[in-house]
Amino acid sequence: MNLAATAPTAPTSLIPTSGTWGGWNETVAINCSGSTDEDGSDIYYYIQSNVTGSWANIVEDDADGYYDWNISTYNNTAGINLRCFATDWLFNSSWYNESASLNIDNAEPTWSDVNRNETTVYNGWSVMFNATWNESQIADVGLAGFIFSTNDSGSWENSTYYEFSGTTNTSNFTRQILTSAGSNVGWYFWANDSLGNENETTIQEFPVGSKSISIAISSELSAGVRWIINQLPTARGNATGNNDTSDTDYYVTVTSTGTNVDLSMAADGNLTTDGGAILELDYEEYRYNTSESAVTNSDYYTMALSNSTIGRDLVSGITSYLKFYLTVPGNQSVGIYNNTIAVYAEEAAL
Ligand SMILES: [Ca+2]
Ligand SMILES: [Ca+2]
Ligand SMILES: [Ca+2]
Repeated sequence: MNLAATAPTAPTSLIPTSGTWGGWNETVAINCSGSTDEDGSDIYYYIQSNVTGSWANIVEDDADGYYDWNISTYNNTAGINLRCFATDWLFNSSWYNESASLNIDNAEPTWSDVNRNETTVYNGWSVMFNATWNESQIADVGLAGFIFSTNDSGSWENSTYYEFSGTTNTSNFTRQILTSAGSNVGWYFWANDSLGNENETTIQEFPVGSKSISIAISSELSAGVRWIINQLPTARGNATGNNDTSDTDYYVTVTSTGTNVDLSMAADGNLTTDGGAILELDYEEYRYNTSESAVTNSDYYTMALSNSTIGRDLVSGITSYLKFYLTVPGNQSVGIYNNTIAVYAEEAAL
């Protein structure tokens, strides 16, 4: 019997025909198959791609047609085609070309517009940080998630992983700042695409500002509160600076940076007159208003030795207006009653 040498038949299958690889998915499992050879020769496969723009071998003389193609070194590419043929080393089959369309995304998301919502940041402030991310190159698979990282606690710590999506999106993170005035806070965002290509912004840094509080006390208030009592009994007699119903001469103005202010005041003791009369502090009352200088819209509060609020959470520039009243029973003396008060300012709770 005289067998004629024959060429392998063309392959009948080449997979995959579609999909996107890249990032942590860097191996394309290729299989060219279906070739036979009538004369019983061993068959070997050649597989090519046009990933570089022209056809080039991925693998040569592959015995089983299976090949794990590592695409980790290629830039983003869309519409990659594959073709293959079989050979018995004497004759080649014709090409098999399924017209595949494979994509490669090895590009990490790019970032821009790294910002925070407060220019000067003070201890305890909540600050929102953000960055813009893009996955807009050819074959990019889109954004997957981000992490915020900061050394605000004293060492670098990562937030949990937050999912986001799309070709353009913003990573946001809000944090209450722990770092003390005068020290710096570092921060950055990290993000990846859905194939695990990852990137991070450059490290950003800002100094934590120093808070300050000052108060200006009106001269009338600094001098102490006085009542000229000419008749007895007197009910809720006006102090000399109350000016009856018009603007009061008793006021405290707050100036602060980085914090709002709680204001309070306390009396130094009972009321006295030059003549030596003493009237218990309970007979003194006050009103206050932090927006209305006539102080007509306020309750009456009993003066005390302990701190009593005259304004909470005041913004810098706000004035607390005060009026003082004294009730003098009929069994007291007439005369000029006075007492001194101390005003306290402190950082308002955040
Ligand atoms: Ca053959
Ligand atoms: Ca193989
Ligand atoms: Ca990408």
